[in-house]
Amino acid sequence: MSASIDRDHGLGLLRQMVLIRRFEEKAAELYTVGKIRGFLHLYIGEEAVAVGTMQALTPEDNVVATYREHGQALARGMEAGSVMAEMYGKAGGCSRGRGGSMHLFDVSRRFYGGHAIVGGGLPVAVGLALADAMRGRPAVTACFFGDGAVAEGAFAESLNLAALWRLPVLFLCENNLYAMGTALERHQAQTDVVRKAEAAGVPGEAVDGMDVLAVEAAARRAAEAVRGGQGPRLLEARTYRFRAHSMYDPDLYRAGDEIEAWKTRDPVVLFTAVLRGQGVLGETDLAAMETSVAAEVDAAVAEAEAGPWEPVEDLLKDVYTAPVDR
Ligand SMILES: Cc1ncc(C[n+]2csc(CCOP(=O)(O)OP(=O)(O)O)c2C)c(N)n1
Ligand SMILES: [Mg+2]
Repeated sequence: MSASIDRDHGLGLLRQMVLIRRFEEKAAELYTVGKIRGFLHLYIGEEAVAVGTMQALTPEDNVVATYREHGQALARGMEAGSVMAEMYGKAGGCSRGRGGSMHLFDVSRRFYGGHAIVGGGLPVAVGLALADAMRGRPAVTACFFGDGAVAEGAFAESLNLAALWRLPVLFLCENNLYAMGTALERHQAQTDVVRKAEAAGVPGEAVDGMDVLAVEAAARRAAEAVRGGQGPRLLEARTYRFRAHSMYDPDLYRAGDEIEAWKTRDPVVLFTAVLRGQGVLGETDLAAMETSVAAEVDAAVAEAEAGPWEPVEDLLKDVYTAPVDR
């Protein structure tokens, strides 16, 4: 752990992780009362991965994520109100209420989803990076995906082309050990994701995904290599989701003591202790942070509640299917 951390930077990282945590706790509550419907996958426990990685990116870089992407969206600077309104299905949502929790998009922040298909974001990221390379636009495309996605053909194909064409992609595997109820070792003979990447010609590194500073440092190293024209890199962030796969999952496949053991490495608690230990975080800082985060989450909910639904006349807008001749 670094000997001294800049106070503003440290508090900024912690605030982002606390915002994601409180935002999602509220989303879970709103789901149980039917305000948010459809699918909802919580990122609780994995916050250090999105927050740490985003530190290495500039506004010119691209981000592609999965359906478990509230954390990435907030860490990328999307307004909590536009994300919450999207989950409500309201017209003011970032995808005009048409996508919901799994399809958050914000082109102005170069946030290209939100993909419900496992591994679906990987070829999209390679395409974005190819477009940048062809245009001579110097940018990194960061692509988040889960351990389950390494089983998809799209993983091998995307890493292969990115390596072959030396495209500027930072592949970020969020290895939380499970793909729904299936543990990595139950679907992969080779469970070492870094070795898999290296087999495709993409150098990789594993990092403690519960340690935000370790993720930030690894992401900066990897992004620097990618930015310097060295081709793609992969980071495997070892992490854990504290909640079930989605709100529908009874979570019967994980042992209670495994979950409890990982919770002792809660990224928010660990980093709070680091900042306290270094004397840059006092009791009043923490209380003030919680108050301001609570106000931001409350404002997001109020915005989502008050926002209009899309008018019925617009229902077929952006639906491209031609009428069927009968
Ligand atoms: C191609 C495809 N197959 C199956 C599914 C159903 N599915 C949704 S999430 C998921 C698990 C993916 O796990 P992982 O990639 O590890 O991400 P995590 O949910 O752990 O963040 C599966 C199998 C899907 N959405 N897409
Ligand atoms: Mg997983």
